[in-house]
Amino acid sequence: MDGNEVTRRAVLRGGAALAGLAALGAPAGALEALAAPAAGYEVLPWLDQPGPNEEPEGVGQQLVWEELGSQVTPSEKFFTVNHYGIQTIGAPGWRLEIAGLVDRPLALTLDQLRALPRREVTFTLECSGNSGLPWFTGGIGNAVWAGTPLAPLLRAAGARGPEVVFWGADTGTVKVEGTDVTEQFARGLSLADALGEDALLCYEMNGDPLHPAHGFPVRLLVPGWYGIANVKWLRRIEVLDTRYAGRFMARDYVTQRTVAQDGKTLTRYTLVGHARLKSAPARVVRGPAGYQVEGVAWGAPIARVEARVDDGPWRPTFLVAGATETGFEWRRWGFDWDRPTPGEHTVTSRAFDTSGGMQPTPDDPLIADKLTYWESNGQITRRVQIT
Ligand SMILES: Nc1nc2c(c(=O)[nH]1)N[C@H]1C(S)=C(S)[C@@H](COP(=O)(O)O)O[C@H]1N2
Ligand SMILES: [Mo]
Repeated sequence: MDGNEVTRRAVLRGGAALAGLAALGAPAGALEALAAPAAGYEVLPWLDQPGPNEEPEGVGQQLVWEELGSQVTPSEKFFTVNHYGIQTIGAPGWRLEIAGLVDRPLALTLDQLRALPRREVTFTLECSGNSGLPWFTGGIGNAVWAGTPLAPLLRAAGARGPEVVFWGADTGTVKVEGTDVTEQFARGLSLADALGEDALLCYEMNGDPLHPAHGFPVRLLVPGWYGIANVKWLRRIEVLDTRYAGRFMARDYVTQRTVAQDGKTLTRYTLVGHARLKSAPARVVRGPAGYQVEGVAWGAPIARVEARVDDGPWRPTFLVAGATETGFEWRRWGFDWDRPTPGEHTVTSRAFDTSGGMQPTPDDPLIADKLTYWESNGQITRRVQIT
């Protein structure tokens, strides 16, 4: 399946959505724009654009929000984050080891993994740094991932420790308290999380073998977690008797917040883990029937999304059908912007999840008291010029 096929499929799903929404009385113009922007439609670029990429070695192919046109992000346009460079690994000599506190250590080839039961999940992967820096606003994409479930392999190996560490093939040297240390990329999951039914040893993205940039031959895929948990270029899975505290568990990807306690201002540190409820306006489209605003919402099962123009009232949006029921992939939403007055306007969105949670406002302490840029899931406002 190539990128075009993915897009065609998404358009077809969008087509199915059209019929359903038309029956609900949703305006047809908006739906056409979401399914397949075509002749007669024009996308208005946002006035606020991200600054130049300050880490071109580490972050590539960020999502251009104005180009969001399909449910699934084509692989060649999917963002990448590589802390220690892209690894090129040949399949023939590669083995995935499952070792450490296990009764039966395993070493599996790619062919052996591919011969095991296959499962697909469509999951929106977001870097937890996304929206946290002026140049980092497109660290997100939605793909159909396939692989074999992790849990049966951990059971087959007889894992008997509380911590499962996923080691990548990449290493890097960084300064820690003034000393250079060389460390291998790794993330830990509790055994309970690693045994969750959704985690995959993933070897396929949008129907193709993983591209080297996305972790060939195999990456960990944990739907519902921020990008950092999804270890690429997997080499070794090691069961430990204690929490792993490497760079990406204890020094980086650690969120720092101030809290008021007993009359003091204290600092708290928490580890970036599960994804968080979030939405963003994607683009404004001018069509024959008027203007529409389109966006996406993700990070939790989405119940509804509201949007507002300038300081106006929050208004409902329609959700586009065609996302899987798992809650792991973004939902597209939109609304008709009937008669915008010429001039500059802002568009803001807020998502609600199926448990009643709302995407935090920028002044929610969860966002406002945060000192680090990770987990910036506050409501996003974009600016647009109507002529
Ligand atoms: N081995 C390894 N895995 C990794 C990383 C890395 O640098 N090395 N980056 C992580 C981060 S921070 C993110 S956001 C995702 C990005 O996945 P992608 O590059 O496939 O989009 O991969 C994660 N897995
Ligand atoms: Mo990330």
